[in-house]
Amino acid sequence: MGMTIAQKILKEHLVDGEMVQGQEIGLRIDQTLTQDATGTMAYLQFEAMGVDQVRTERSVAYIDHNTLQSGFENADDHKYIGSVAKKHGIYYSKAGNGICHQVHLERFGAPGKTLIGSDSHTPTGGGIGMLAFGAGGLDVAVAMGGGAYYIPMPKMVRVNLTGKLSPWVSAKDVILDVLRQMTVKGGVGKIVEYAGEGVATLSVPERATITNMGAELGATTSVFPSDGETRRFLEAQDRGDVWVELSSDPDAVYDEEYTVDLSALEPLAAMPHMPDNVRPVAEIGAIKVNQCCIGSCTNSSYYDMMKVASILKGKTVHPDVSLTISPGSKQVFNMLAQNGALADIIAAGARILECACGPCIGMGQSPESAGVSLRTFNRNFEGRSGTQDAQIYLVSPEVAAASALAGVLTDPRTLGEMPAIEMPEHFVINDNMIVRPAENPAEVEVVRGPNIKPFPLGKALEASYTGRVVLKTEDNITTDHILPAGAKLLPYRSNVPYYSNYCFINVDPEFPARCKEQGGGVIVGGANYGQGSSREHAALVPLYLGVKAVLCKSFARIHKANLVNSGILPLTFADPADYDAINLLDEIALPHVLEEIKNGSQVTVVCGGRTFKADCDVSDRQRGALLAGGTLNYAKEQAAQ
Ligand code: MIC
Ligand code: SF4
Repeated sequence: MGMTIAQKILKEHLVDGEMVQGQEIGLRIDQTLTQDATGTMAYLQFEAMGVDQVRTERSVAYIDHNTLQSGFENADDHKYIGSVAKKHGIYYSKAGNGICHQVHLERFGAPGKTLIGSDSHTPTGGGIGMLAFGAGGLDVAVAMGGGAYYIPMPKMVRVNLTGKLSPWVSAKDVILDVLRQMTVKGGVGKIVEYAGEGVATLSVPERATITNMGAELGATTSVFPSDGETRRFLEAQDRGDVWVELSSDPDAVYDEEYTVDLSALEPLAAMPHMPDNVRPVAEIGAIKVNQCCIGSCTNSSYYDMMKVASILKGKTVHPDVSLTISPGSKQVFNMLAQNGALADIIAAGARILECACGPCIGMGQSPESAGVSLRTFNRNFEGRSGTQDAQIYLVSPEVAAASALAGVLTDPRTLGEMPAIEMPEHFVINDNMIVRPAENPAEVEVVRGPNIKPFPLGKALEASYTGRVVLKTEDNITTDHILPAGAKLLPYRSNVPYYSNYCFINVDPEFPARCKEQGGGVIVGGANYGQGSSREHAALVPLYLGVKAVLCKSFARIHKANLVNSGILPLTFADPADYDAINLLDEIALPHVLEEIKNGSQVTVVCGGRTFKADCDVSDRQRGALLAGGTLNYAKEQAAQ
């Protein structure tokens, strides 16, 4: 039987298990990346493992999330990551060099390789035919140490691209259409592959926009074939030597198929507050706009920025609009400066920001109260921008630029002829903001500022558990709900005790105090609990607050893995109707939990006087971790044996 692209790469990297759908498989990981908001924890965990030099082909530590440095905390984190990287064989991309996913695509990614990154948008690498996964920091630490990365063997989905994009319609509209078809839950447990005649019409940055936002489908990852276009991109980056051809076999079998007719697409927008709440721009109409932000790992390539520059050239941003531009990397920024496009952007009245995540994660540029903000980003979860009542729309760079000029949401097709943007034959290559690992690692001292606090460790599972329901939530709870980020809180990613005061703060401000009062407890959730970011803080902080289990209707993949790594039980209702009978502060008991987890049987739950069953759908390896109180404890136990 023929194979899909993903199956081919998986097969080549398989070190544990069998490629049978739903069963856990272990993969050899060629490359890792971290960013600073999750990186400090990942490197603290890597240090705890006692491995001297990384055992991957390439590991890179990026600084791109926390670059405001409004106090000593961010700078301390950078210093720690820079020194730990230097000591252990990791390349270090300094603050200002760009957003991890954009820089990795330009300078390190390679078709056919596996990559895991402590950031949910790591699948951006799928744009050049990598199999790239978002993961928790601990999983990245394990991979750096040469350990396997485990996932449940995913289902295969094919998205057939037919036709060719019309003028003013862009890659963002393709992925928004896929989101409209599949929804934010539709990709869970699946790898999405793009195929069909439309593939060849898309450049690498366009493909990367599409695989990047596969994260919003909840997909395990997304991947494009590696073809002549991929080769051209890599050659233009002086990296043609890493190119290999990759495509699916003609008789490959997919579990699901979708079609996007590129020719029929029109400019789209995801409306507040979910990436799958998609409607045509023309249909939403000319709503007044207060802010437009162009950038983020989704849409900050040279190609995107050149389109924006050509729309802005010789025009002026509307007086009521604030337009921000964050080029994705120093390479992009440099090229815009050299060819004069930056001058056009500046002259039009845009505000130029650093090459970093910036407003995407609420690091500055929060909109005004109830402000309407059009963003080329990938997430519009409520409150993520830093303004709780802001109305965030996700749009293409073309829509954002056209609307910034008009002051109202604008379909760029009204602008007349679309300027033609060519992909460069040669990118400007200057890696002088990437620091190589030390030649004499023993001489490097790891610097730990006062903001670097130890991470919490779980305790071995006891025979039974009794506590209270400390929170009951709805469906689609994101990790931004569990643990907000933004300029005020991101500096405390290395300081779990402090960060814990903000857990669920925008959902239920009493949550941290309640946990402290009750000595922890159980969180009850709806479907797709933990979607969004890979931040393992969304598990580590609840662990610190004493949360023993999350009982919900279903989980997002990365968050579930993070819960297991922390030793928090991920339980799902055997009968979702049991959810309805549970109330906040009900007593909840798991009377036989140890035995049941050990045997792999259903878990008995007694709550509010009723007894029912929950599933703990984990692999044997994960079962070991849950019994030991987390993956690190488990690894130590195993090593001792
Ligand atoms: C995000 O987009 O939410 C982030 C910030 O990049 C996160 C990682 C984090 O929380 O640090 C992600 O997507 O994984
Ligand atoms: Fe950074 Fe935003 Fe991309 Fe996350 S989604 S990596 S915050 S740019």
